[in-house]
Amino acid sequence: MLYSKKQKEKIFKDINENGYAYLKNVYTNKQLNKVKSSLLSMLNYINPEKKGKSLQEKYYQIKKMSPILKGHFYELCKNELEILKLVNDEKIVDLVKGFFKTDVIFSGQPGMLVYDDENDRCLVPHQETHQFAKDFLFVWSPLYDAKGDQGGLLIYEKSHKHGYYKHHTNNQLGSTNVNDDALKKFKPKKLEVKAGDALLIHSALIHGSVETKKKYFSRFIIIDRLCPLKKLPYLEKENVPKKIPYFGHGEGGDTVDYNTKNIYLNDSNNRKN
Ligand SMILES: O=C(O)CCC(=O)C(=O)O
Ligand SMILES: [Fe+2]
Repeated sequence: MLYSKKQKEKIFKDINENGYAYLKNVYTNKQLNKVKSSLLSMLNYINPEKKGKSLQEKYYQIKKMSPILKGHFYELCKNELEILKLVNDEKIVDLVKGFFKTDVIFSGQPGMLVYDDENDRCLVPHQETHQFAKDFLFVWSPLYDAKGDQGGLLIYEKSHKHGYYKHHTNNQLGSTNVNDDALKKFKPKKLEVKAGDALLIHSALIHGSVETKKKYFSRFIIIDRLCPLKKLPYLEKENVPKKIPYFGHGEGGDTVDYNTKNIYLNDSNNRKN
């Protein structure tokens, strides 16, 4: 069932004021179990000899056996349909359409994040860039409770109210990050999210990963970047890349400023909205 008008007003207010909304009970256990079961089948396919009792156990078995095939599993999660069904859930899509007042939404980057106890994939604080649209909503929903030693998501309070900062890739993973000057303006806050609940995060909210402290536990998070048909250079100009580059990214990234008309890559005929 879709959210009511009143519920939506509250959710939109939360996103506008805090940069995110916490949505309770978005997915049922049955839906989560279907995803877990698909993931377990994929991992069992990699090593059928030793079936895992649980997704958690099997994940560590495959990680030990072949980090490369584990990586292939991760890549294929982006195309696994039980995950895609959840991130494209009609109530979420309806919310995003309502928030941006548009009738078309693009799935920008669906998939599954996995943070195991090695914590080598943790992302340093950043905003969401390099998507179809300048502003969009990031869906983040854990398959297992993301709280206590199972982690959560670190956000920088109200950082979405100041536009987009320049992004760099001067961190160990080579992922995008904002620099310390930007970070120190905001208070970090760890958000804890129950399995089946979801965060809907404005792309301009600075956020980063929380370490998984629990041994032999992995935090599995289904995600997507849901982009509206708004501020979408690719449908407005002929010679621009499909996704908006960020500063330092190449593809004209050095000329892109997410906060000015240069989002349209130096075109003088920019749109006003
Ligand atoms: O789940 C996390 O720790 C952060 C994920 C994230 O920010 C991203 O994938 O862009
Ligand atoms: Fe992110």
